[in-house]
Parts: sequence; structure tokens; C-alpha cells
Amino acid sequence: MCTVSIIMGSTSDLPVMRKAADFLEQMQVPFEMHALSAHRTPAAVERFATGAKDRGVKVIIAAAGMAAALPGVISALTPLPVIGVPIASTLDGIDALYSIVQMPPGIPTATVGINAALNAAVLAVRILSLSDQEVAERYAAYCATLSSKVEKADAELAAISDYKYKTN
Ligand code: RP5
Repeated sequence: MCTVSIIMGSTSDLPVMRKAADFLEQMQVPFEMHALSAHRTPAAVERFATGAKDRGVKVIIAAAGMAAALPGVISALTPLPVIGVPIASTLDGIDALYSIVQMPPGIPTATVGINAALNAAVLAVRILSLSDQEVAERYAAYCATLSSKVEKADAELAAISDYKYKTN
């Protein structure tokens, strides 16, 4: 059964959205990927969004560029949490960011940074971790690798010794 749906407006979004797929794969979370467009295939978006919960989907990640209506339209059609990823397709992604983030009251869409597909998947995993102990443990192990990375960086900075006034 698929737990996370990754939806994107076009396969031109795929190079960015692979980061979300890669993380879900790493966390061993079943996911599906579909291309749907709020403007080019509105009826298919409605079919997908209204049926997602009954199919067992728990979180939807929706990515789109330009006038990015896709995440908000999906959010309007499902009670599931929807995470929007603004894609830098035009205007450096500012157009997509503004299109996704400013939802009307009552229809929330969580919005990550421009092209921040990894963070969308991490947020999805955090949501799933509330009810899945195995996913929670895999996510905790991932977090530990982030801490180790910064601790290693701190040690490398401490080892720099070619400054007279550097005190650590
Ligand atoms: C959006 O329009 C897509 O999400 C994509 O970011 C952008 C351009 O789509 P293509 O013209 O590359 O299919 O709907």
C-alpha cells in the first residue's frame, strides 16, 4: 500500500522531486509518483485528491512551478495533510512560492522552500513517525547523521590554526 503520494505538475519537475523520492526510499516508506496538473488535467486532479484517503495515502507531496495551483487545489479536495513544493520554473520560483503559500483560511497547505523537495519528504516522514514506530526509528537514525555531520564540521573548524587571533 502506498503511504505517500508525490504529485508533480510535469516531468520537468522530476529532477527536483527525485530528492523526495530518494529520501522516502531511504526511510523505506512506500510511495507513488504521478504527474497531474491543476490547469492541464483538472478532472484527474479531482479524481486523485478525492480518492487518495480511501486508497490509504497518508500524506501528499505536491510540486508545481509557475502559477502553482496544484497543491492548494489538492488540499481543497482532501482532508489529508498536503505539503507543497514550489518549483523554480520561472521567476526563480517566487511565483510558485507565492501561489502555494498563501492559502485561504481553513484550507492549509504546508509549504517548504523553493525546490526543497527533500524537506517535503522529511516533513512527511515526521508525520508518519507519529503512528509508525519503525519509520520513527529510521528517522531518528537519519537525524543522528545530521548531528554527526555538524560535529565533524565543528572539529574541522577548530583544527584551523593559521590565524593569529583565532581563539579556538
Ligand atoms: C507547471 O508548469 C509544472 O509544475 C512545471 O513546473 C511548469 C512547466 O511545465 P512544463 O511546461 O515543463 O510541462 O505546471
